[in-house]
Amino acid sequence: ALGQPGYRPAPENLEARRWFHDAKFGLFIHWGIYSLLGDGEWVMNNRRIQVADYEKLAAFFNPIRYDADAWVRLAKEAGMKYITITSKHHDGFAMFDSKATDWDIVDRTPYGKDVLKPLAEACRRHGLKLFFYYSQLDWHHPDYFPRGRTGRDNGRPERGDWPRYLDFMDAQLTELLTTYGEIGGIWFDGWWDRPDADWGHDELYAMIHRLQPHALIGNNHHREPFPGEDFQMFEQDLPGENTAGFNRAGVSRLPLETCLTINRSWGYHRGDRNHKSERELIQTLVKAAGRNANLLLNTGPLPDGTIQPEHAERLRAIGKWLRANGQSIYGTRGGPFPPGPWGVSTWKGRRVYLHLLARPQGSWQLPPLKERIRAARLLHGGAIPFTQSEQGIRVEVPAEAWDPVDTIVVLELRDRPGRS
Ligand code: H79
Repeated sequence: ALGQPGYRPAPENLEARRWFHDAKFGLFIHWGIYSLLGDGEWVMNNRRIQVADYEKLAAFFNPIRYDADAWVRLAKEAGMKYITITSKHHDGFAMFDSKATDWDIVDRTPYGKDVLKPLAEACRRHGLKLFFYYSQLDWHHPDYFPRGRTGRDNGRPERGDWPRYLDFMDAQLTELLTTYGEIGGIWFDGWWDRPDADWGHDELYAMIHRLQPHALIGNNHHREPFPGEDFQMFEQDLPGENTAGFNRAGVSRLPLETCLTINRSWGYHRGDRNHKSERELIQTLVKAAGRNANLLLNTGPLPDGTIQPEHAERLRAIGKWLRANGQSIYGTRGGPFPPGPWGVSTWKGRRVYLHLLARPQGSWQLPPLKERIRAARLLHGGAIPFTQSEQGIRVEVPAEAWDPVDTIVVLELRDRPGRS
């Protein structure tokens, strides 16, 4: 089975989906022993590092400056409501105290401590939810066999016991769901390495939903969601777009999430200075909200446990913007106007927020709306002229009100828009 057949989400799960939908903004963290090499999280595959050599890396991982509380405070300052962290990436290395293997941070590094535990505690203290990224693909585990399309040149034996690998994944996910209190959910990745394999999703998903019914399951398999999944993610693209090349799946009715790198790397990359501007990042958050999706914005911390200053700076700037404009983002839904070159719209109750992202010649023309507009005003300013007819809506935004990041116009409606 591709998923969990006959899955019906529990009431707690539906409640968690609403929370997720309202939350809008999270922090993605890619951190592992690969961070030491400063060459991204695919370094083992890309440089064809032999398993025996890659294993030596663990002896150097000692993040003495790791401060989970500081990470969570930064995420909170950025206006983020949740954190998703790599518990295990494709290199198979567990960043937690796994009993299912000794290929983990406690058994193999001089640091010798579980990094997820303090993060879970800090998230609880500060009111953020914590999700665990978990790679189904594994370039290290001997039973990940037959191998898929990646990790083929790492000097591994040409044998292995796939059912035993599935048991291993079950064991690690049980640990993740029973050791850290309530978690937000599991963010799977790597399925695409072996799309034809039997991944045991029926049992795996059922087990997760049994252990924590509110926990949301998402799987970055680049297909439309399988039964048993609770949200749909899009990597490096807004829902419905496909600049990455693999985002061909349709947009489902589940809660949506776009994950995005600040530069071009997930794991720390010392040479990657292609950091997106504050403006671009804020506009992406806005465009995601206008498409009814969350933004999961990524940073790859340094091996010493600190967050790249270029990233921290941008996160703080987004937080500042959200403190001024967050009412047009948090708790909203996308629409009622379809996104266009002009920008996007969000709505909450009887209020529609127009996020004007491009400046037209003259006034803004929008498609017709069935609900009557009572008044139009700037989120930061007074009333503005508008007309509404069967041909559409026109709003006049004075030149001095134009904000090159996002000019926000509030439309007060007589009735709620008839969409969900
Ligand atoms: O964790 C980050 C990346 O390491 C991981 N997902 C994000 C969140 C990631 N893995 N792969 N990619 C990102 C993009 C590469 C996709 C490819 Fe393929 C894998 C190209 C060829 C193999 C999947 C299968 C897409 C096309 C075929």
